[in-house]
Amino acid sequence: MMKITSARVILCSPGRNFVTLKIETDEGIYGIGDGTLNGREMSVVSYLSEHVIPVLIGRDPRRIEDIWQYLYRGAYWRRGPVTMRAIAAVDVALWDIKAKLANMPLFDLLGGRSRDKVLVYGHANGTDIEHTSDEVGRYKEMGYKAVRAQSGIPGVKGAYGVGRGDMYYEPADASLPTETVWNTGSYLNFTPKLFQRLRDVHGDEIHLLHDVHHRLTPIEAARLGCNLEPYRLFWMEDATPAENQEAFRLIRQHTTTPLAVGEIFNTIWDCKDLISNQLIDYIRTTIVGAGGVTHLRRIADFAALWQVRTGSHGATDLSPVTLGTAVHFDTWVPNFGIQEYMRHTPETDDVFPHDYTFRDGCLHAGEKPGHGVDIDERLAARYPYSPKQLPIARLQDGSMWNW
Ligand code: EZ4
Ligand code: CO
Repeated sequence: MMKITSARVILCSPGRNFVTLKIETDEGIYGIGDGTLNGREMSVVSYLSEHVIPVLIGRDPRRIEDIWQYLYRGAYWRRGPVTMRAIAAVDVALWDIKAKLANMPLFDLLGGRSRDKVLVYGHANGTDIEHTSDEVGRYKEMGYKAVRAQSGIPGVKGAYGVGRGDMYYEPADASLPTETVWNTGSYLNFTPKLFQRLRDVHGDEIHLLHDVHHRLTPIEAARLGCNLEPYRLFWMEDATPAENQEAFRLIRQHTTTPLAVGEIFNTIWDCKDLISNQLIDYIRTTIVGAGGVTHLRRIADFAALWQVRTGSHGATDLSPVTLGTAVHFDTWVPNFGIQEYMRHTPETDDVFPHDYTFRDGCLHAGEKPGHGVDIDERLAARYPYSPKQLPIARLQDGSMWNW
């Protein structure tokens, strides 16, 4: 029997915070997993250190399914972002170990290539329509075939998704939450004009995406979907909060703009009704968010029954370990749609050496055994944890709203 001899959480902040799990075995092979929960990192650190690592020691790392079930059923308290990230960190480290044991890149172990490369979308963010249009142009020059566009909006203080003039937008920007002010009316008037301009300037071929980031009510989302139809979005994301999934039925009845949801979902139970009622087109649940490769594979297979495709979350708070694993997953998964790709900073890339590469608007999986991402612990130690939280949003009268 092979044994797990040690497991450690490595917390570091090379530009932003990451929670990384390293599992070592008696055969000298180790695996790396990601458990980062943006703005709430220490909850996963403590969940792993106090409750998970002690039960891993001595277990056979090849029994991925049993360990997954042990952590899921065994906790008694199921689901939730903290639990499912802790499980994901373990699961991804174990798949890394198993693929290294098999001497295969992870996509081969999952069933082999379904495609040569993984279509990604980048983030074009500008302060106004012209700036955003220029940014879309810059992404086209970098080779991107799909671009998400977010813009500053007159009358909205701190619109979602607008960077601060660099290539590395990161919303968790302060130790106490930044306060932004939301204005639905301004946003609904503005957004169709943005996409009209983007189609006029950039033509029909480029895929355009947009993230509403949970800001609208169902009927407002329906109206935006209708008004965006002439510009043929690849998708409209998180149009309204998805706790009440019936809300999407209303949106769906009104618009053919494709809908994407799920970056904050944790399990197949969050996805099930949206998928089986054909209320969405892309499921955004990701490896770190939903219990790792073992569980995301179940979600993807379930989604395939209704022709729902994957569109995994890939913001910078998903570490290179998650991105690398996602590229393997995406290379295999039959019903792949698109992968979000926000570049990490050079500091992050140095701390997490990896073998995935970007070219021609796509990410390409490496051929190294495992998921192809490591952590340089000596370098990581030079970037200590730095508490940061996500912003909050209020309406103009001061009421709390959805950030
Ligand atoms: O705001 O990951 O589609 N991407 C997103 C992200 C989220 C962040 C929150 O940590 O909505 O940018
Ligand atoms: Co989003």
